Amino acid sequence: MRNWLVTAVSAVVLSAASAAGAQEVTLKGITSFAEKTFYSRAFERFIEKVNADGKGVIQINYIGGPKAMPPFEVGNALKGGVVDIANVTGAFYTNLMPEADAWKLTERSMSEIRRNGGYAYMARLYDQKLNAILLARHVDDNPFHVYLTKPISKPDLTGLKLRITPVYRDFFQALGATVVQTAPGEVYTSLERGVVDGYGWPITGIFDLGWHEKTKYRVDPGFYSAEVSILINKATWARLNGAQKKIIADTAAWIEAQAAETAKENEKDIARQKTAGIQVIEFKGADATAWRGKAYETGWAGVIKQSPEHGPKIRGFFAK
Ligand code: 173
Repeated sequence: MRNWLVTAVSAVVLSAASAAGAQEVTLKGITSFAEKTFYSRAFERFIEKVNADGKGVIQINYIGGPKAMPPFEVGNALKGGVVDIANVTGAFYTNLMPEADAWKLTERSMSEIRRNGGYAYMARLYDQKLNAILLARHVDDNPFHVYLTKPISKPDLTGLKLRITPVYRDFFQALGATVVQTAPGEVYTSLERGVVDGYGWPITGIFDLGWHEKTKYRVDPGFYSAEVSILINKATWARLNGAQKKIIADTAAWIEAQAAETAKENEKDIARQKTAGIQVIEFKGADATAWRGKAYETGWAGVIKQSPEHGPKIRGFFAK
């Protein structure tokens, strides 16, 4: 009698628990940039909105940033389903999908790339290589720059040792630099110890981790367009019901539409860098053309070398 009762009660508890589970699903979310810093902020707004709109339907459990997982591991974790949803840039998972680094070379808006077939082309690669779906690019119109501790006078990086990710490798090497790849979390100590003479980074965010203290110069003009996107594991997506998918898809569209807002931050950081005493080394005329020309020429050559099959097609969708 007693055994029967225990069995019956646990059966009821179990079925109640699984019914509740069918109602609300909780996804694990990770960011490859430090929490609450510039490149994580849009993802954090995305999570807040999903959690507000998704009460009783879908929630995201924010695991955090590089303290929880090294940035260059995020692609693997997403592919394997260790995390469900990730905030990450293509340069951090080129080990799995070299073509993802091509987002930096877009000269068209995301809405245009979604219309011209470029998004669909990339979506197939995300499906095959990363087991993932790119939900939203929330950073665009945000150029990269070279930041230095020593001045240069022409578009030549010979003799300089620079911190990179795959974003900058081909460009900086073509101009004679020695390069060392590090996660953003290692930039400050690399500068402090004099291991590097500078680093590649976009126009925004150098104050987040204190790099302005160690930065003397910014080189203008900038080049490329930084990309940071929210990705979801494909199997996770497939498990969601219609209501859950709708909340994720609507919030993704909402955050991608705000990429233009993010670009407004560029001007704020330019002003802040000036106030902080960072001097601008500005190439003009033929030097500026050579600098930017070299960036795009070496950038596309790198993508095409990494992916001779897809690189040229991606260029057709992304470039002007
Ligand atoms: O420099 C980097 O770490 C990098 O590749 C990147 C990409 C997008 C946004 C910010 C940094």
